[in-house]
Amino acid sequence: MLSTSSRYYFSVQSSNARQGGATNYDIYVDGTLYTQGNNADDNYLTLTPEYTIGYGTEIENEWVGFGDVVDYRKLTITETGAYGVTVAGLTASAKLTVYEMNAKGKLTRVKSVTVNPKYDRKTGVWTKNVGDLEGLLLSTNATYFVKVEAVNAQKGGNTGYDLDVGGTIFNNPNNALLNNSWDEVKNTNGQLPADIAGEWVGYGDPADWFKLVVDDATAGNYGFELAADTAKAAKMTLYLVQDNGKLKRMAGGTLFDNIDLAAGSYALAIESADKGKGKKNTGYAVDVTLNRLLPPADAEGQLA
Ligand SMILES: [Ca+2]
Ligand SMILES: [Ca+2]
Ligand SMILES: [Ca+2]
Ligand SMILES: [Ca+2]
Repeated sequence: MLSTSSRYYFSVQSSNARQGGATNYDIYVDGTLYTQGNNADDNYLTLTPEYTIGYGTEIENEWVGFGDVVDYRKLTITETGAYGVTVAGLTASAKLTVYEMNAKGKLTRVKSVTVNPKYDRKTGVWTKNVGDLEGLLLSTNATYFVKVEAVNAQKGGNTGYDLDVGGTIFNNPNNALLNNSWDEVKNTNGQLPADIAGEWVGYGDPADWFKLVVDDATAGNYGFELAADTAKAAKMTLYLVQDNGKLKRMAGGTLFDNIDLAAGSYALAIESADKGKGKKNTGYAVDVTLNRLLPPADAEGQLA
């Protein structure tokens, strides 16, 4: 195997010139040229924009091997999610790695897989020739790179490959709302106790806080039911906002069916069960039922 980065020489020598041996000769050079090599993507620090990939990218007919050992792609994350990166169609050992770039510009490995494909001579089919990295929690706040590397390039381990980026993106339109803590919502106007629909908590959006404001006309006995798409992935807590502004926990779980809410302010928190670490992600709704109105508060109030 000869590389364009080296210089090669050959010599032709008569083996019996001393005895008067002499011969004319011709020389032919042939073999297989590795024309698919591309070294423009070998260094992650100097990638041009055409080497950027993202959710939904499908690259076909790439190649790594002798003379082109590695290919880097910059993986741009526009939506936080649990991503999957797949390399397929391998005919030689290859390693797929996803890296995160740290503040110093160095790469730290998120996850990698080495694939050793097998060729079945009877069927003429390659098996075990796909490498999958699933459930990669990738954030819009970080920079990532994907590397495909020919493991045995120096021994002619050349392979074409396809590369896909998929998975589940977490793109609920409310994920960016500033409602991840009581502090973020306590000075908002608040709302009457009412159904919440089409919401989500999980990686990138660990909690949703709602300020509930009850007046004499809406003071009542209420039921709250948290309906999560994924069981046990979220929990609900209801607090009374005390006169000094501090929260007093009233109920927690997924169902409070008998809660008296006198006139006043309340906080309702829906939180990912692992605080947004990435294993507990779920869409949810909260169904609020007014069981019956309460009589208007007397002069002393009912908040004590
Ligand atoms: Ca390549
Ligand atoms: Ca390359
Ligand atoms: Ca949310
Ligand atoms: Ca939130």
